[in-house]
Amino acid sequence: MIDTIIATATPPGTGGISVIRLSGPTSVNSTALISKKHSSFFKERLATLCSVFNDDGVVIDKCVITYFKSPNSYTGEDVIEVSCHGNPLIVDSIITSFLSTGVRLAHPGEFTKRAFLNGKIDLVQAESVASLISSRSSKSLSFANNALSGKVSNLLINLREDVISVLSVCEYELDISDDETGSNINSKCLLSITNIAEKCRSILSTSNNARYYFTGASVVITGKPNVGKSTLFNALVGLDRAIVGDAPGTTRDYIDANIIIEGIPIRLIDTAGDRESIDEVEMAGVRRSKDIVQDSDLSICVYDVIDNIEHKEHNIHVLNKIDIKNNRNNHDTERTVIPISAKKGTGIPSLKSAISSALLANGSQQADSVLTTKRQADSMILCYKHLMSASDILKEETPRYELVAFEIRESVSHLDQVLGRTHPDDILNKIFNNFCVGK
Ligand SMILES: Nc1nc2c(ncn2[C@@H]2O[C@H](COP(=O)(O)OP(=O)(O)O)[C@@H](O)[C@H]2O)c(=O)[nH]1
Ligand SMILES: [Mg+2]
Repeated sequence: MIDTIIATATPPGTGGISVIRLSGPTSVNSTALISKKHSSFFKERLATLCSVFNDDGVVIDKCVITYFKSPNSYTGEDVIEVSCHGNPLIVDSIITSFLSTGVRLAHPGEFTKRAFLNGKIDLVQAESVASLISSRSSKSLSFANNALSGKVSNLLINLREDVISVLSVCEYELDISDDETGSNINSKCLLSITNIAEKCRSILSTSNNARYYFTGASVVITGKPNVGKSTLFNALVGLDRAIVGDAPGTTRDYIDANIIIEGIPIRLIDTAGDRESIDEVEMAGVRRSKDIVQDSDLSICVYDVIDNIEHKEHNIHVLNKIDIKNNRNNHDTERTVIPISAKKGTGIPSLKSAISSALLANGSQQADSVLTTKRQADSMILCYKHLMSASDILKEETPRYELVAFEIRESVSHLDQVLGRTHPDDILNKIFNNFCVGK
């Protein structure tokens, strides 16, 4: 028997209103009990104003209550939404009152999990709800919205249909005698599998390119002391966060700030930079800078116009202080060097687009439908691998169709895992535990 769950859907704290949500078979009855109304008082999808009472019969608040009748609700079950005044004390009292009617507190993500289990959404859509809530840029919002609307799922469902039709051809080959097996069918199958595998690969590569929109990226500024790292940091952040000084070694530890560059959430880190010093504290900072560069997604190495460009291992090379001396004497043919003046703001837009293109691998050709989680991408990679194995077997002189069929079936099962058609409990728990309570 499914029980009825309750949670606050709005963030904790004070506000104009807070929304408490219930889902499950006794939602309406419980609401009737705490509002001293008959359950027929609540009409489907009609916002109704009424008082709610605590166990002692004292009015807690006047609320707007809306009833979403199963199956036309978020979870697919009977859902009640109570909008009360946005005070945590009121919210707590209302929830306590509800709990005494036999409902229980919801676990994180339990509403969305129920929506999934009741077939309202598939797993790709369920995960996109979490992505939507946690999105930090308008770009990731739009990806998450596309996934929630079912665009990504449809792409995968079409892919699945293609795989199933190749599978049926292979299984037909298995049924008929060996000598009738034509190489014609063989090459047709191979062509289809190659096409499907290519579609998988393309979904994976666009998703991989877009992954930083969701996960964010860490970008570190490094280089010798006094080249203008902290000035550049401030220019990118748009605030005077880091201390800028004439004497080398001003920044001893690292500092960081969260910014968004062309839609990508970025944790920008300013480091002590790289130099030999007799100062213990400064050397500790230098060592830490090296670790930070190692762990970052992208490193920007800053040079003074008067210096030569030497480090090769960094992703982006920036020549600073071009306001002093514009002619570049240190020609570098191997690398693109971006000329800037951190102090005057010259070249900062070009640097920003260099950062975003470096992170997005190839920023230009982006799809609007991408996989939004690592779990989806991991299963998709396995699907692709099994398709490739199937195509390898088909290329053999006398392909064993039972093996081809096995590999294709495996690829289908990984697609099914992406969509959540097969879902081991531990995977589901892992996904929904990452949600906030009330979603
Ligand atoms: N003329 C000029 N001076 C700069 C520029 N960027 C930084 N500086 C100066 O270089 C010195 C060192 O800057 P800072 O940002 O502290 O360098 P860091 O040690 O690499 O962090 C300061 O005096 C800055 O004002 C620039 O683009 N042009
Ligand atoms: Mg500094």
